Amino acid sequence: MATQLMTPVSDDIPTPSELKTHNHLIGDKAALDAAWEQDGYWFFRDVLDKAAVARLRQSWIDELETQKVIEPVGGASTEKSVRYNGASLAAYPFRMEPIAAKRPWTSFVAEQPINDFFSRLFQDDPFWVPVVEYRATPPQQDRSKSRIDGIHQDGPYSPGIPFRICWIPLAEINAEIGGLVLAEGMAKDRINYHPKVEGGSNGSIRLEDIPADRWRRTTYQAGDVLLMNLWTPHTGLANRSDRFRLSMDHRVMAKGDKCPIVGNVEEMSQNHIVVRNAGGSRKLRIDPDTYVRNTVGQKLNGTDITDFYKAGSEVIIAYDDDRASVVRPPH
Ligand SMILES: O=C(O)CCC(=O)C(=O)O
Ligand SMILES: [Fe+2]
Repeated sequence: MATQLMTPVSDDIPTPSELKTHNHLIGDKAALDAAWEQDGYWFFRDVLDKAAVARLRQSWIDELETQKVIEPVGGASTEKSVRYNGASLAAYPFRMEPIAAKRPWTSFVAEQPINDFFSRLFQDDPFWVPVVEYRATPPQQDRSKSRIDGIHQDGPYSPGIPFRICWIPLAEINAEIGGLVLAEGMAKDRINYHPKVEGGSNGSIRLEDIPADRWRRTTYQAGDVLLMNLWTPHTGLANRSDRFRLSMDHRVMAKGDKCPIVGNVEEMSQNHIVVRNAGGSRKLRIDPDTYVRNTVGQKLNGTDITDFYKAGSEVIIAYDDDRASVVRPPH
């Protein structure tokens, strides 16, 4: 009998296997597309310029220092992440609004080696959809709680925008630190695994609905990137270490794909939206089937639409001809 040397990473998720790496497929579009359908993700090891990732990570380190939840780093390396000093988290900005306000993703994706990588991958320029989560997850406070944040697919919440989830570890994320765990090979049939619950909103996917042998993760390092199919079930695993888990999740697609319009609301009614960006103004119809959503994915109807979307609001719109199919905020 084999000796179990590793402790399971979770009390709940069956011990995950290693993610595949897809580095060898870069340059072979047909093979990449096949893996995207078959595996439901691309994991590229050590492909992002580490100096660029370190510059991005510095925004997280600065904020953790401002919050006084880490000791000042000085010149020390932060590639293995930073230790939580135990200070109160009562006022901690869990969605990292102070980092979000600075939009550090814009200078990151403009870095030459980062842009080069995604251009080579897509054989096209990347289009960055400004839906970004900045995560600096502290150690889990109540360790009697589950390690599973909530198993979900992003697809059902963003119909009509065929982007790829782009999850970027900013420092080492080992089994104790937790991070993203996904179910391989469950995206190709585009099945919504969320149970239907009364009232129409979706609950988390049940653990028993994912075959136990599908779970995958790895020890992520700065320089790695995970792109994930919208139909791949996944969850974050709680942080059981004494360090912060640092990551950014973003959404990306190739410029030549059907990119959404990103701009600001110029005019809004229950039946139409006028959106303005560098390309000019554009008017689109809204009908009862248009998925006009708020920050937590609820569909808005009637006056809730004009209460939520004001002139100037930043907006992302998927469309067919002159009809908006999805209207959503960046967060
Ligand atoms: O980083 C995490 O904890 C979860 C990320 C996630 O759900 C996503 O990027 O869609
Ligand atoms: Fe997600």
